[in-house]
Amino acid sequence: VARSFSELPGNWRTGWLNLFHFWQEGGFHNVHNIMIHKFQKFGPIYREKLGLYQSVNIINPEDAATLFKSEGNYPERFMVPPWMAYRDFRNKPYGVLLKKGEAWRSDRLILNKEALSLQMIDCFVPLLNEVSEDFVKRVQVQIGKSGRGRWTGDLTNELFRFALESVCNVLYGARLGLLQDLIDPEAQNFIDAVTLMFHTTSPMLYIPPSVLCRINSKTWRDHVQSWDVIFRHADKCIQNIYRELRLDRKSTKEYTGILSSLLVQDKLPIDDIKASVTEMMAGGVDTTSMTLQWAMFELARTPVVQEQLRAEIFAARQAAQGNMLKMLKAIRLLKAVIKETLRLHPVAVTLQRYTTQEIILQDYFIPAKTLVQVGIYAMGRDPKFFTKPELFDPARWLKMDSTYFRGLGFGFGPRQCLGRRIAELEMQIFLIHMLENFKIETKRGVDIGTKFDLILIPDKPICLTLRAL
Ligand code: HEM
Ligand code: 2DC
Repeated sequence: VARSFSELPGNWRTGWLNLFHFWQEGGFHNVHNIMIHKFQKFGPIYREKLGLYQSVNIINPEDAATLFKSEGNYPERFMVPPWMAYRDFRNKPYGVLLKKGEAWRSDRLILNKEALSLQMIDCFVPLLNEVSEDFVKRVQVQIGKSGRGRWTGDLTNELFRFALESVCNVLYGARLGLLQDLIDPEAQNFIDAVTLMFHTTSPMLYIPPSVLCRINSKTWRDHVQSWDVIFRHADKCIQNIYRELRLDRKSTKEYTGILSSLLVQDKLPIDDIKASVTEMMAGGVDTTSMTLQWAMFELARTPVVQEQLRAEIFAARQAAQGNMLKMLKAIRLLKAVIKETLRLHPVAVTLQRYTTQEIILQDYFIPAKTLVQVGIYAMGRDPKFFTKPELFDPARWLKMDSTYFRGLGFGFGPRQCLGRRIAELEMQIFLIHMLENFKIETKRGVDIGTKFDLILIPDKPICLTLRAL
């Protein structure tokens, strides 16, 4: 018979002391390494308490499977307290990111049809393709200006602009013009606000929402300000589409984006549409751009893989005679490159679920309503689950005995990433165009670490060189 919950290894009896140690160890930026360390110390399961929040942490794919198979129809993850606190403070409605129960599920099913279903691929591809083509043109102009046949620098902001332009084209069916030289300062403010919003979230992660609004700290004020900018700009974009739709200026045949689709259908109240579209607009900036930056960095460090990938892309282009939809069905290695990038550089350090019933993990009883975290960053770097984990070897995904519950970068099940389809297509199409046009290089021997800023990001700027092929 399994062991009891109180026998779980870990320092879970002293919440506030742990929070103090955590803070001392620079924990707010180092969550991912602290987790790896704890799995080494306690084994594949440990219990932990930080401030008021208790959790059980697991690393084994089999255990992740047990957890997700019992999650039911209304899965709940850890609700990021400052995000809830902001909405409560400003009286803003929750979108799908923060809703629970039936309210979450009914919104989510409607949004799935518009954002996640396979039928939408045909609509998204042309919209994403034109943005990637414009990015290539922009790089070519920069290369031309340099007079040296290459462009070197930190691409972070360029990729933020690319990512926002992409997600907005899908959401609003409209271009913001972020790949031109002079951009709307409000769009840049939006981009900066999303980064600052993530950055100010992590120090407040373990403070309950009710306490947050009462303390008037600088971090909280910055956090409120960044959400204000995010909501104000998203609202402007949404109003524009709403007005156009009422004036009936757009033709009814052509696909005009997720927002118009939702407005025309009239299945969701306008405030719920706005809340979730705002979340998608904000969720679409740092996630795909950072992943693409990591992908290019890894491809630059492993030129052999870069060449194999380029060969696959050229072959796919030929076979599909330039038809992007067809091409996307013939790029197995590229899909593996994205999986491999997310294995080493996941956006989310963990996936979390509240158990809905008692389950057994590693032979311990875990009661219902326990927060269980799957350490996907730690899993991706553990030799028990990936041989030679330090190697960037995308082909491993094509030859592994089992990939069972190992590729969890977008989460799992009904609560998985809503933007997954958009993100995957956006990243695939981007990399196709980049590899067709440029050689990606980076200085040898520069090691880039990872920093936890709510999402995981590079700990220093990544310098890349794009050379015209
Ligand atoms: C949720 C990862 C891009 C919108 C999530 C979750 C993960 C994730 C791990 C939690 C899933 C779970 O709990 O099972 C990523 C990665 C991305 C990405 C790795 C890109 C590389 C995007 C984009 C959007 C987006 C582009 C918007 C278009 C969302 C939303 C949720 C979510 C709204 C919450 C869904 C819900 O609670 O029902 N994402 N994401 N994400 N993501 Fe993403
Ligand atoms: C952060 O301990 C660490 O996709 C916490 O697009 C647990 C946790 C809970 C929820 C995770 C979060 C972590 C990282 C960022 C995620 C978030 C769920 C959705 C969000 C993974 C792992 C993200 C980036 C969304 C953000 C949308 C938002 C800007 C409106």
